[in-house]
Amino acid sequence: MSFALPRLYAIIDAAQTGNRSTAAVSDALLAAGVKLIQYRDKQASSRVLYENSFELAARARQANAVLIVNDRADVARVVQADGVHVGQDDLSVELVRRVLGAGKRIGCSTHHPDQVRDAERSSADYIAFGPIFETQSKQQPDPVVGLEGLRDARRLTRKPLVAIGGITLENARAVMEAGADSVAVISDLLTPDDIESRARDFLKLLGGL
Ligand code: TZP
Ligand code: MG
Repeated sequence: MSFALPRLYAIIDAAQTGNRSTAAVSDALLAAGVKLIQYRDKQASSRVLYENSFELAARARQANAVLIVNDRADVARVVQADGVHVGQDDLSVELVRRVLGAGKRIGCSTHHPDQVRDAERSSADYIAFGPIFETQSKQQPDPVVGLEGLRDARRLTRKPLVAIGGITLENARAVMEAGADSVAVISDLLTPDDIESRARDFLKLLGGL
């Protein structure tokens, strides 16, 4: 299954929302016109993860946007999110698909050409690849792959390819030109005081490519 991935893949990482709630951050992103949000929360209890995911799924639905839950197929299923994003140590794409049922989007993180090849052979709807640049947002990140690594990954798959890691308003154009279909961004979206305005800037840039 293939789907039109928006060019901006916004990630709400609960570790970077500061004193704002995940719902408030989601409101700002959706007001700007963001059409896909991933909710990532490595610290939350299952209960809090569920409650936040429920809120975010409802908001995304109302805005005609997509909510992807990071890591957790069970939570995504109960809140009727649009999909799940898995990494190399999570449930496989095929197992997650069994949990979610038909019609849901499943993405897979990759950091090496061999992993891209595996994800290409899976039923993943899209493949994330990175970190493209250095990132502070992930604990023990894999080695930086750079734009050259991204160009190589592009040759290995025709699935939608989401670049991730250290992507900013300044380098997003170069990342897209290296073959990404979409850029996933945490800190450069969530750190500015005015998240809505930053998201608008990203959408404007990406819309013009
Ligand atoms: N996976 C690879 S890099 C990364 C993840 C989750 C973090 C990306 O965050 P940022 O702040 O956009 O570099
Ligand atoms: Mg994961």
